Amino acid sequence: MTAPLTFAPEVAQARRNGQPVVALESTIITHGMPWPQNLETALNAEAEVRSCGAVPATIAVMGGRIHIGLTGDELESLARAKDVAKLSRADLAACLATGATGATTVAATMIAAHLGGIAVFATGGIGGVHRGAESSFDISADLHELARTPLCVVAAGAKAILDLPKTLEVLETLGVPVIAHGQRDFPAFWSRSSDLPAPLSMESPDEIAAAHLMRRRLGLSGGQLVANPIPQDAEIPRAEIDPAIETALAEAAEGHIAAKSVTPFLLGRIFELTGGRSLDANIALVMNNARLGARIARAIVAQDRP
Ligand code: PSU
Ligand code: MN
Repeated sequence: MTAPLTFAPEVAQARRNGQPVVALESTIITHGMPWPQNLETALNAEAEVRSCGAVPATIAVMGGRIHIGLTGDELESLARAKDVAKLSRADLAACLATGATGATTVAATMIAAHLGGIAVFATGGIGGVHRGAESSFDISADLHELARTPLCVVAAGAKAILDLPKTLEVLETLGVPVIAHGQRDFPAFWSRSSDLPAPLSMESPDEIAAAHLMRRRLGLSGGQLVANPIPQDAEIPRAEIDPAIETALAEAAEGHIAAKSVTPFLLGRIFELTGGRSLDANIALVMNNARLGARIARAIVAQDRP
């Protein structure tokens, strides 16, 4: 028995022809952004991937199957739905077995993309080590997934609601290459810089593709994180976003928000506290990552020819 995968026609054709494909996640649609910007962003990210010469594959679980590539109707029903499960590695199989609908996080999207033979995945920001993790133990399963599943994940760093120094420490411990794109510093999601140097820095999709393929040749498990800074004109300076982050974190602590609800709660409150600016920035960085993901996917296909 093989994995229950359903490919959209466009993705199936790309696989047959060896064309570049970029995976996109669905938790950002169901838990990361409000309606209707979530649907617009999902559709625009797909369009951005196509305009850069690759095929998009948005991934979600429906009717007992992992869908790799969604129709417009499927995207819209996910974007409107209120009770969709947020799936990480731990939840994926149970959701499939029960036939429930689920949105895939970075971790679950990596698993699904790899099953579908896709090498590159573009998203907003990965999960990481939460502030206060020394007592809460809240460390996103995204980090462990990067250590075991060989995807090249393009994100604007880890969300700045997290403890970024600890997130970088854990990625180093897990042996995950963290590559800043076009700058030395690790980006901070809504802001271009975290003031922390990234372990690696690369300028071009070709270099990033070569690093990815070399890991495969070495038989190293796990993927690499490409940390792509938000475009200059869309960034929110740290001094402006930090107070909103602090307020949202304090409210989360007061309300005893825990486990899977933490990230969606914080993103929602920061949206309200910034009068929607955090969402505009989030959308801009997703588009930017979709474009870079497509260029990396093309470079991998070009370099992978024997
Ligand atoms: N990036 C965004 N918005 C999001 C997420 C990422 O711009 O909502 C989601 C991703 O699916 C990521 C998840 O995997 O948040 C992390 O959740 P947690 O911290 O509970 O592991
Ligand atoms: Mn968590």
